Amino acid sequence: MNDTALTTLASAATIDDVCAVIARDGGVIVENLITTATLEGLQNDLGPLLSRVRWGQDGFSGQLTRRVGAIFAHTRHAADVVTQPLFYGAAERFLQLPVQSWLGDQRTETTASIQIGGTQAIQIHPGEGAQPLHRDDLVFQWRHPDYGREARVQTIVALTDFTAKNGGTLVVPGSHRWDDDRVPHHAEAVPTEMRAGSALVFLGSTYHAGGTNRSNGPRTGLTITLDLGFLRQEENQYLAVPKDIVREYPERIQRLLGYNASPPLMGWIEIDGQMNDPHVLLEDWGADGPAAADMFATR
Ligand SMILES: O=C(O)CCC(=O)C(=O)O
Ligand SMILES: [Fe+2]
Repeated sequence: MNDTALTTLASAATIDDVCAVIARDGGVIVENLITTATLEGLQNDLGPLLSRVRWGQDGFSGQLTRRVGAIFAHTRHAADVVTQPLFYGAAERFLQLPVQSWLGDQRTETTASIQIGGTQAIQIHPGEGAQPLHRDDLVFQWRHPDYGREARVQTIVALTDFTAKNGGTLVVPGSHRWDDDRVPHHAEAVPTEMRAGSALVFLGSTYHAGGTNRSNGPRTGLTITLDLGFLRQEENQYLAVPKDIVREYPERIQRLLGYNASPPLMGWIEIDGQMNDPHVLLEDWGADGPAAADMFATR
């Protein structure tokens, strides 16, 4: 095991502080990212579901690990996680890089939106071994360093304390800068040690893994990813979260769940001959239909 610990920042840290550590190490621990009320809400809503699902069935998911997805269908408290400024702010900083392109002789600039990709509560039980080290942006077949940007900023919120002994997420500091040929080794990884309510915030390109649980109790984490809005959502949010539940969330969350277009109107929906922002499907509009969408507006 690598004996350098991950950096832990207090919740009073700034987005600049968080991004500086992530840029250097690939991830950072933020103490008390969520409030006690949110933590208890998540534990109460997700705990019973985790105890009912089947164990994982393979070496990656684990065989003494339980996983529950569709988190936004199961708990409204998930909204408090994605909107935490130190998490969302880091996602804006790493993902929303403007791209220049020609539209005839006009130079245009588009900035991708951000969307929720995968959501999962992960409960690692005693006796479970470590996962292989991996990059979660593999789902997008992301290439390093070829693409020159990040696809994903993600969090794992501790719903129980995370320790070196109970399988606190293993992270390889600095591995977000590695090319695709370099092999990750467990000896290079450090465990995420943090109290319930604190969170690891890290990049999709950072090598990490669920750790071995050598303790006598389960370790529960909640992972939510914020991804580039023009990529496919890893977990199919349109099918995972019933539309009636989506309607109950504020517009910001509806858009993060995918009822949004990434400029220039990636993900459009046609209404009366007009390509439109899919959020209009959740809105009331009059006989004339929704107003035409601005293709390049930053969302
Ligand atoms: O639960 C963890 O600590 C990490 C799990 C993980 O990285 C994964 O399943 O992709
Ligand atoms: Fe992972």
